[in-house]
Amino acid sequence: MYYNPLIETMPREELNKLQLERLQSTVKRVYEKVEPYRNKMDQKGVKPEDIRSLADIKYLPFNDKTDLRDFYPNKLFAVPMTDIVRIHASSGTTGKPIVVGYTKKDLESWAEVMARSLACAHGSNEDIVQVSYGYGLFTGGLGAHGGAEHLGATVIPTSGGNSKRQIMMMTDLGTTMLCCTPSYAINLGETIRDMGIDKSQLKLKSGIFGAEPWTEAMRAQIEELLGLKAYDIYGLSEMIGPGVAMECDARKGLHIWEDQFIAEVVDPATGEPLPEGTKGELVFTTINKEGIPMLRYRTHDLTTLHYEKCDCGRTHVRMEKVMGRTDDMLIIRGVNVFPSQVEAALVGMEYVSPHYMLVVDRVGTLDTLEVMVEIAQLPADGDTVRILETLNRKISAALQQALGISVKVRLVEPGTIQRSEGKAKRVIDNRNYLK
Ligand code: DLL
Repeated sequence: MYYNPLIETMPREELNKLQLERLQSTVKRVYEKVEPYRNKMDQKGVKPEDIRSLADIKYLPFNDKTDLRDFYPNKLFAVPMTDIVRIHASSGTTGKPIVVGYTKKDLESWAEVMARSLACAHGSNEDIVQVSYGYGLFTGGLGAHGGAEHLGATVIPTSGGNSKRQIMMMTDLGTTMLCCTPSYAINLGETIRDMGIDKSQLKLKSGIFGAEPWTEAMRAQIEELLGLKAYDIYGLSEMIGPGVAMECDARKGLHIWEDQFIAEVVDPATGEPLPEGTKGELVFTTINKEGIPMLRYRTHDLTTLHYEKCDCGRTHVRMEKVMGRTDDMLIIRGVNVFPSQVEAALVGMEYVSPHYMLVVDRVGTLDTLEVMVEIAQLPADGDTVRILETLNRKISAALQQALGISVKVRLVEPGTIQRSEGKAKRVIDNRNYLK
């Protein structure tokens, strides 16, 4: 079932023609309107006229989260703030989040790619779509919401949390599609089971799960617990949010909506483009975005691209499921976390040494984060117990504020955390899907 058959099944030649036109006009526009892009292009000696074919994209400069940080909050915006109608944000590598802005047209394109994505999971105006991704600065909730409305479906915007109420709405209103993170889907499924509700009472037919890596084993578990068909959806705030790529019934990767995004896979070390079928770092260029166009944005996500025709009839390139990254970003309960954010929050605190370790685990279906922090020498004449209690509270509050998730803090004696003999190891991830 296609939402936009003309685009979704467009022959590659035509698709490439459309991409080139859009790429050229994007490059011209950002060169004129966005100073940091112009400076980078000038430094590389590339002008908009140099982009004559799609392959010429390799001459454009890369961009990364650090650019969004350096030009915080809105210096990469290509339109005046009066044309921006929505802001979203996600974690940066240190104290400040990265901020993205949408024009009316951007929201329209986002809703369209999300509607196409829902249609890949057999969504239509007859569906009741429960959106249990978080609403707010995170793009999951409002992204799925916009797509479901575009589709003409009935949206239940429950957001995340309060599982029992979610399940009551799901049963009473007859939810047919569920949108949430895969770990929350398992959580909901287990709660349904524990509440003694028979899954045959539910009307769920499909689920659209993403925002974090998940395995085939998790897919089987979700399908069993909820009695639905589970689809993988991929996206990132810097591109638009969820709906950059979506799995179809063929289950042979996720179709990247190529009328909106040009995908490349590059060698993470050298930045050289890699041939089709080779695993590397996914790089995207937006070709239809007004608010914050992105040139050759390095996602740090590892995948492989496949161009051969898909059984579903869609012509858009497929990316393999993302299971790893080139950097140390963790996704904990759907929230992106960088160890460097922890460091930035701890720096300069009294009695705290620069040694820390993040221990991530999954208890039941819930990700947990414990941060071990090594204390410095305490004053010999002080009230040690009181100092430590105060310190623990202070660090917990600072980390919660910096990361946006609750964190258990464990203070450890000086010298406990293993010293690095090369690249510092800051993370122990015990969640089994990464093993
Ligand atoms: O997670 C957008 C999203 C919301 C996607 C809802 C899907 C569903 P960010 O918070 O900016 O945006 O995080 C983006 O999350 O670079 C990946 O590392 C990871 N990620 C997103 N989807 C998947 C997925 C949203 N299906 C970062 N599989 C990305 C694996 C994913 N990782």
